[in-house]
Amino acid sequence: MSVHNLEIAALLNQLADLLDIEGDNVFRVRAYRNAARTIEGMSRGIAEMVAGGEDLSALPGIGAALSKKLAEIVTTGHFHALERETAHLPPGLLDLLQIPGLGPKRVGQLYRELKVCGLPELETALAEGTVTKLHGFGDKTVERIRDWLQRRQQAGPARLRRDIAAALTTDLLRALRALPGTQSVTPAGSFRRGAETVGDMDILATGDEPALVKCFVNHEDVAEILAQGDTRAAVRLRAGLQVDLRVVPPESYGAALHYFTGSKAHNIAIRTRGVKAGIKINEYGIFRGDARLGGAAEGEIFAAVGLPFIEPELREDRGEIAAAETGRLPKLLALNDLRGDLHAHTTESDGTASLDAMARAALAKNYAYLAITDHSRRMTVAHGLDAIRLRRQIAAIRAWNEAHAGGAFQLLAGSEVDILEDGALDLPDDVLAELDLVVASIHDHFGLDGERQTARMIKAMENPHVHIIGHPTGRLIGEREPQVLDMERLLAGARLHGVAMELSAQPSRLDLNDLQCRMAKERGVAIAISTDAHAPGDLALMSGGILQARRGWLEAADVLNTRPWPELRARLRRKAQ
Ligand code: DGT
Ligand code: CA
Ligand code: CA
Ligand code: ZN
Repeated sequence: MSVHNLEIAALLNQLADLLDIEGDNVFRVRAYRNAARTIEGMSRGIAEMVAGGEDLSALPGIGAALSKKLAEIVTTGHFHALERETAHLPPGLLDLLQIPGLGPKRVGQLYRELKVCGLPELETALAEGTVTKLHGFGDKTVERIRDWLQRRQQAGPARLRRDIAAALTTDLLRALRALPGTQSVTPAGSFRRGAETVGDMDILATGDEPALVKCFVNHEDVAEILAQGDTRAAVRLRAGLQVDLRVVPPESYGAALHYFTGSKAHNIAIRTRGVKAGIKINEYGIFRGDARLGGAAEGEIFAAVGLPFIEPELREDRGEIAAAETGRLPKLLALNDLRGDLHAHTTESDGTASLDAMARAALAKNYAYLAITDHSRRMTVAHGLDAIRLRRQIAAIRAWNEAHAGGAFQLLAGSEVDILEDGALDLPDDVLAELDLVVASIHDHFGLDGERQTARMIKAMENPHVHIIGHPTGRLIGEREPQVLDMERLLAGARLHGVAMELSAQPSRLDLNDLQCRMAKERGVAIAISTDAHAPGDLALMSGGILQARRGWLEAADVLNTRPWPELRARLRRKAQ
């Protein structure tokens, strides 16, 4: 039994949520949430550390009591503190928390006053009209809840965040790769296309067929075998994710990889093109009549239909075949094109590491710059900085640069300043003018109508000191819908005012999304790909942002933080004039 860090973090968050609903001590609730965050961001497995007898209480935010609980989870599979809560609080309450506008307080109210203990009971209560009678539940709130429930019904089966799917399948992939005789094991499907969420995982392998299938279905993370044949199987993991395995002979590997990478629409377009050229393309290979023309390597598929190689991230039938045909495929951005990160937090606001630790982490990535952008004063829960504290931090950043002068690395003094409800900024212009870089973000009033929300953001862009709009739509994948925005007008505003849009590489955000990135590129608006790091390890989240950017057809020239420092500096200064 090996419990993944993400599973542990999910348990801790569940406990925090239930305690919060009960109205438990806020510090206790926060402690569980912080610990969950620490564990989520760790590269090493808690299970492995416990097995090795390591001291977990040395980890940030994890004390002696909590480290005992973690040991309990990984060794026994039980978590008594949570079980005690779920014994008297129905777990369906956690589903209610997903609804925008329903925080723990209101969920607790629904439970205590109306005996609502899950989504079905909520629907009943809404139908009976009892919800509006609760204190603090106005017509608007009730309408939003109804909307959400309706949209949820139409949304179809749940999809899992890509990073979570990756973490949940790491051990399985490792086990398959370690089998004697295995030649290749490759995740295909939407995962290989770099999609932000996956419906299921598709794994393609070449090697010893019976051994691969057997290892797959017997793996310790598998909860249920859904199908099993000689060369294929499908399973459901304990965490709920479905995984499909296909074992193919080496001569079919390229054709199968192309087929199972998809997308389906792209496959059909390629196959149709083949038919016109008198060849048949399927998952087994490339054929003319009975003659086999190829199929061992993926590139052969494209060559057979007279096209250059098309990167997996582009294979959505969104014009990539026409672009390939006319030699206009983008030269997609790669991780090593980036020269720095333009959004990071420290312990001054809600980060977990000092300025120096963040700087060193960026240096270790060979970056040319890292912008420190702690929250502004309005974000009180995140200890946001007012002008006085920000000026002190600016001085600390200048001092750090002086102490490390002569190197090829700069810390940039920045701020993630809140955009207030009317589009004004949360810090005065004179202090913003002292900064190298300003990211302006919305952290409240997500529910404004599209007209007002768009105008609010454009007003922020008009401020001469604002360089980047942070996580522009505010969505949280699977948790919070994007704000209603007129993207066309927003991008026109960004273009006019020389403001870049952020692509937040936070796996829960990936905001802007792929289509919006492409739209920005086409409208001449630069993208800043930023990790919004809250810890040194978060700088590694950049790779997820790169995938989304590639899905948005972005090239190095479309991205702000591919610029060398002198060029970036000139650009940042120009905006303020
Ligand atoms: P997902 O799992 O919903 O995130 O999306 P995919 O793209 O991974 O879809 P999935 O797992 O159903 O199938 C994997 C790939 O197999 C898909 O991208 C393309 C290929 N495929 C599946 N069904 C068909 C089909 O009916 N026709 C063709 N041409 N390809 C298919
Ligand atoms: Ca799939
Ligand atoms: Ca599949
Ligand atoms: Zn941030």
